[in-house]
Amino acid sequence: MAKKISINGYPFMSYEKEMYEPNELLNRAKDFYLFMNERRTVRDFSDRPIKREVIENILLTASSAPSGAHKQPWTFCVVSDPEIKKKIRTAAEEEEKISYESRMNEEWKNDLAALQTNWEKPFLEIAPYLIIVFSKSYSVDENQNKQQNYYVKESCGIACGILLTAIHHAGLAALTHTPSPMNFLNKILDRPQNEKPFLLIPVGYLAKECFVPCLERKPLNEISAWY
Ligand code: IYR
Repeated sequence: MAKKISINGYPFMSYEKEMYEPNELLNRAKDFYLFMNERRTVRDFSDRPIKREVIENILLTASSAPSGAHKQPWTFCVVSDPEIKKKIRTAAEEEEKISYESRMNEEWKNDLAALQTNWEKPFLEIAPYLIIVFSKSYSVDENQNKQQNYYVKESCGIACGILLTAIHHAGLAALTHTPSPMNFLNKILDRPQNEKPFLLIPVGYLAKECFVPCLERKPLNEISAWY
């Protein structure tokens, strides 16, 4: 049972978590790396339905992320309604067509060649769920007063990382999609002014046949510096 104390009038409780001896620690770290290294960004989804409760638990996991002053400055909008998915696809493709035709420069398009992406986004209608993460630049309390949030991008970035981890752990696949600009999502989903679209994440089972580009991840010496 957690021990409760008060510090300057604020409630605190004792915290313990399971800890491991060095060998087991290493095994766990290695196993989790191997598991996460299997995660791939996917564009070929099945339309097989998924229980709402699966997504609910994934969102609760994402919302366990640390955030500035514990403000949890995010709203996860979950879309399964085919009409709304269609609206999102149409609006996203409209923006993406302009991006591919005129907004992205040659270097950018060359960098994307290995991914073979284009302006067409059928997965926005095929995947059973679209999770649209909105960041809240500020919050609004019950009396309509503005409340500050802090480190909003960092907080939402971490929450999205944990969201993708939870999706992978459940055995599902996801795509981090960023049609740009994304403000059409505020209109379609009728979100308030303090919310900005952060990431659009289709979630589902893999299609029967699913292909991903052959990509390598950087080795440790290229991603780290030790002092
Ligand atoms: N948003 C576009 C283009 C795109 C950009 C990057 I950076 C990617 O890593 C992948 C795609 C699209 O979704 O097609």
